[in-house]
Amino acid sequence: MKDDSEKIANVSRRSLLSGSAAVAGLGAFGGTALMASPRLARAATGNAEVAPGDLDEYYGFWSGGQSGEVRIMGVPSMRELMRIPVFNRCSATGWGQTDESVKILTENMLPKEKEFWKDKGGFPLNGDTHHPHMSFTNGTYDGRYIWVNDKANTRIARIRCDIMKVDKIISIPNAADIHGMRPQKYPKTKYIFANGEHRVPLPNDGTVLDDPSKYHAVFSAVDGEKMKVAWQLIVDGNLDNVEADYQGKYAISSCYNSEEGVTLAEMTANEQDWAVVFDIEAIEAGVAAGDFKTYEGDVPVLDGRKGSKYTRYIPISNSPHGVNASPDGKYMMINGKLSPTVSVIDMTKLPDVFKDKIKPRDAVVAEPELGLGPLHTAFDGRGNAYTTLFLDSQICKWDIAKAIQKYAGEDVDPILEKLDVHYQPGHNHTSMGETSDADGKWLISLNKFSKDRYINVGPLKPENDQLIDISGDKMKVVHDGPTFAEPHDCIIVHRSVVNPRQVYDREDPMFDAIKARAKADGVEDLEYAEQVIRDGNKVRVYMFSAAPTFSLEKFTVKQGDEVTIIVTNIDDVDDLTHGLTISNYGVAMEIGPQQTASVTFKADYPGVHWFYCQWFCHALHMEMRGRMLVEPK
Ligand code: CUK
Ligand code: CUA
Repeated sequence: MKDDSEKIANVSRRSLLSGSAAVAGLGAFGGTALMASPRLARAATGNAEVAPGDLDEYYGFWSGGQSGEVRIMGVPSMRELMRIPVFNRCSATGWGQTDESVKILTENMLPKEKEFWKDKGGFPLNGDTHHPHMSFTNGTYDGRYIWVNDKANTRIARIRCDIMKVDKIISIPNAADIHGMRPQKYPKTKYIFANGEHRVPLPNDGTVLDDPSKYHAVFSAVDGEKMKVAWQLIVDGNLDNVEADYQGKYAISSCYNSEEGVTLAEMTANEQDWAVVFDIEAIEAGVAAGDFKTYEGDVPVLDGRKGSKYTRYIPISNSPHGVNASPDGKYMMINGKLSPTVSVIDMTKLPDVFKDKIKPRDAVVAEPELGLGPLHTAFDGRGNAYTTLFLDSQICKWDIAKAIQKYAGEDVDPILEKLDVHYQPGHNHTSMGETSDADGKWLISLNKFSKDRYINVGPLKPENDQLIDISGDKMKVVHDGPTFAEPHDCIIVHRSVVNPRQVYDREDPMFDAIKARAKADGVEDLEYAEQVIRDGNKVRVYMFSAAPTFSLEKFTVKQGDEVTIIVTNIDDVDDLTHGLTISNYGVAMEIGPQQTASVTFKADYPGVHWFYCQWFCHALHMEMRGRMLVEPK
């Protein structure tokens, strides 16, 4: 690692020289090039440049907001490395169309959803991902899974980090619109905490409509291993963001709507909202003791409203938003949003709050005034916090210890520096910053507006993700990275934690269902398959692919047949992905090296239909094709 950083440093010194020369040369061509020159020079001065062929030190996992996906970035290069389709339909990989992905997308839908979607394609094709977070062991990432929420359709998905594909999606009953979502950090991620942001009737079946006094917000704990909701709590107010502590005892959610209003004026009426603290052990005891009701899905729903032994409500000024635990485990930051402050909760005081020895508000040990619109806070592991100021378009770096001293009456200024970012930052995130291994090297500012930072691409502009070097005393913006709609949040994970496979494992349980199907069809070995099995009006076509051929040059089906094509890619070289596209049938899927993938469709068009491999795999890739002959009725 050390070698890498030295290499990176050397490379940037070199490119600084060549970069300046190039800029000087370009200058002769006029104003545009001249305007670009400061940016070129700035990009080359940090140690952010990763030269062609060099590898990044960190993986970044970015949510894709309303695109419904998760993206893998290289940090510090800010190169987009991969997209993981999650809740979206992906034309390249067939996610949302292959039999395997459709099973994942539908198997844990609620009965009412199945009913609603049954004549609309079976499941939603959109999602709104905000918060991707990795599994933890002992306060730091363990590289197993990433979970991400879908605010649009009240779901949570899990990505397997060994293959970087989703393996489970669940719908959350009772709650509406999962927003904040965090895994437990200690001792090992058991629960994924998930905030149902919007208040709805319980049950939301139409018996209560325009009577907001009967609406509820619901907090959920999902068993991250089983991907099942373990328990839920009704709370007062609503639920925005959530964070888990470093002790495995508490979760804390922010509430911006203590008023329980439904109009903007109602929601922002109170000077004070709150953060609600959940006592995990007490809740588990309550579940064991049967202190709950059930509604949808037989999930125990406990009452966590004011006065409950399971929760405490800490008053926080005006519509707080982000909730962030400091890497030493001592503090929880509640970001003020409409209040210019961040409220610092001392986690060691929470037991006394629950014992009613002190008032909830007495757990607040600092409340520095940072600037306008504080949304989220990140950490460097050296005692400093970095808070995004949405309205000021700045990152405010501040000293946590000094903020506590100031709150205690000492005459100190906790604010160390304010850095302009471009523009309107939402989340920010530091390298390993939400773990006990926060290393203080990089900070990402996820800016909601890019405005003039790029050439104009029309009315819809990209977001602007800025990379900031925080290793020194001063923060330094070293890179602008445009992104498509709309990364809300990201994590930056040291590459030593993440070890994906190069090719699929033939023994992977994801192939179990298809292997069983094949066996029942008398196809003993998927890797040598070239059979067409007719089963009434269902036809299963088994083939394998090896660059640059499919094992079947043609197959024949009848108009109206339900056809399933099962392809095994027997190439076992890294990066040798094949695909199967059937022309004019809207069918396309990815088949990675050593993967089996399948797709089912109705053969409604008679005639000759070519199928072909759509991933450029070989010099004879264009020839990698065959014919589906569909006999008319
Ligand atoms: S939220 Cu978007 S900027 Cu959904 Cu984490 Cu704060
Ligand atoms: Cu196989 Cu292109």
